[in-house]
Parts: sequence; C-alpha cells; structure tokens
Amino acid sequence: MLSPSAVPLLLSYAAAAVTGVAAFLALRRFNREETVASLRQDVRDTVLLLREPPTVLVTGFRAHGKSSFINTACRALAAEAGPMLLRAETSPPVTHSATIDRCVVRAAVAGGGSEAKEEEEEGTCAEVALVDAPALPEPGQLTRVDVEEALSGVPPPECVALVLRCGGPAKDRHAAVKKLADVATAIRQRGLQFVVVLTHKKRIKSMRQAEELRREIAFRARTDCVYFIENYTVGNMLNLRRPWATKNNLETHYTVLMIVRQCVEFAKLRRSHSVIRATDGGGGGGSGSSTRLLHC
Ligand SMILES: Nc1nc2c(ncn2[C@@H]2O[C@H](COP(=O)(O)OP(=O)(O)O)[C@@H](O)[C@H]2O)c(=O)[nH]1
Ligand SMILES: [Mg+2]
Repeated sequence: MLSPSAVPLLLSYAAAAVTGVAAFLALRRFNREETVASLRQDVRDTVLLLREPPTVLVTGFRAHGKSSFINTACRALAAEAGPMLLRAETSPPVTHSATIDRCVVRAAVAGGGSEAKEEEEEGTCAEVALVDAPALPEPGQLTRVDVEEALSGVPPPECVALVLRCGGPAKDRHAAVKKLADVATAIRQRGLQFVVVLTHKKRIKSMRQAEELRREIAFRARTDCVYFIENYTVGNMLNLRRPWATKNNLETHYTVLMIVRQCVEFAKLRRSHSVIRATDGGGGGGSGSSTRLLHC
C-alpha cells in the first residue's frame, strides 16, 4: 500500500519524466530542423556556383502529382511557413484535368545567416527552374516519340524528375510501372540523368509494400534514385482552426530537398561534361570541377 507521504515524491518523478521526454522530443525536432536547413544550404551553395539556374523537367502521367511536387519543392526551398502558395496549378482530385501548357517555375532557394542577406543585396539569388510539363499520354498509348517530344521542349532540361503516383488503382499503377523502362531508356539516350518521385506515400500500407515497389521501380528504370513523398496539396490546407494554414512536415521537406539536391548535382555533372567536350573535344582531361554523385 502506498503511504500518503510518497505521493508528492511520485508526482515529482512523473513530472521529471514528462519534462525529460518533452526535452528529448524538442531536441530531436531541433536536430531534424537543422538537417533540413543544412540540406537547403547545400542546394543553395551548389546553385550559386552554377550561376545559371539548373533546369529540371518534371514529367509523368496525368494527375500523378507533378504540379503538386513543384509546389512542394518551392515551399521547402523557400523555407516558407503559413499558407501554402501555389506556383503550379494542380488539378482537383475529381476531374484529374491535366496541365496543358509547359510552364517554368523559378523556385528561390532561401539561405540562412548574414551572407545570404549580402548575396541578396548584390542581386545574386539562387534559383532552380522547375518545368511543369503537359502530361505524357496514358501508359497504354505512350510511344517513344511522345517521350522524346516531352524531353525536347524549351528550356532544354538538364535533369528529369519522373513523377509516378504510388496510390490509386493497382491496374493503373502496374501499367505505368511497366512503361517505366521505355521512358527511362529514352531519357538516358538524350544523355540526361533522372530521379523517380513516387507521390501519395501515405497510400502505401506497409514497409514491405514500399520496399517491393521501390525494388520493382529500381529494376525497371535501372536507377537507385527512387524517392517516396507525400506532397503538400490543397487538401492539406483544410485546417478547421486556422483555415488555409499548412503545417510543414519535416519528412516531406527532407525528401523534396534530397530530390532537388540530387537533380542539381546531375545538372552540375552535365555542365562539367559539356565544358570538357567544349575545351578538348571530349578527348579527356579534367575540368577541376568536383561533382558529387550522391547516394540515392
Ligand atoms: N494525398 C496526396 N495527394 C496528392 C499528392 N500529390 C498530388 N496529389 C493530388 O493529386 C491530384 C493531382 O495532382 P497534380 O499535381 O495536379 O497532378 P499532375 O497532373 O501530375 O500535375 C491533386 O488533387 C493533388 O492534390 C500526394 O503526394 N498525396
Ligand atoms: Mg499538373
């Protein structure tokens, strides 16, 4: 039986435990926020070195989340909070209408600290050009010519983000995944590198299912650069207490910044190769540029 005098002691133990857990969670969140900030800074540093903004073509089938991915990238790159700003027009979930015109969204990459302010004053702003392209025809009708047409638009892409929905009817998903090998081959033959972005991550029910899908996609597209993401969408904005406010999600921020960083590195690699070709006719020699091939 617990003596009455032990109750205050127990209560103070409980309070200490709660405070400890809260401190631990705060520290973990702080560390994750730091990681996101340093990833963004990494993207910014590389983009500033490149001078001209790298161009990433965002392509894929209709209503798979291309425009939403661009909006998500813009939010994370600009380190925005509060209401979600939509740079690319997304289709309502019911109609699934498609983007008709190719549009280029220039995503600003925010910096931290005083040097970012100085750079802004000097007019050197870091940007990534994200091209929201009209959708590829449905998988059953997609031909090689369609993919080549998508890749040959203006501005010419330096890297491709191939967006694929992982939720939705299994039949549609299988058809899209089956076409991946053809799309990947066409992209490679253009001398471009690509990443595969799997949207609607929350629809994946288990780790096992995610791993199976990742493996199948990696096998078909012959790449390890496969990412799962839950995009920020208009649906996320329906917060009853604060309408139109979107809460940032560290996992979404982290993933989208990892994807953009990979794309920027691919663009850097492509530019350094064209410098080598231009200076010595492709006969070898180094450009002195240190491009990192990131582990996807
Ligand atoms: N739940 C969820 N919905 C998404 C995601 N990405 C896109 N959507 C929704 O899917 C629909 C089509 O997206 P959209 O970006 O317009 O597709 P696009 O045609 O490929 O540009 C929209 O209603 C989006 O709100 C995601 O990751 N998760
Ligand atoms: Mg769109």
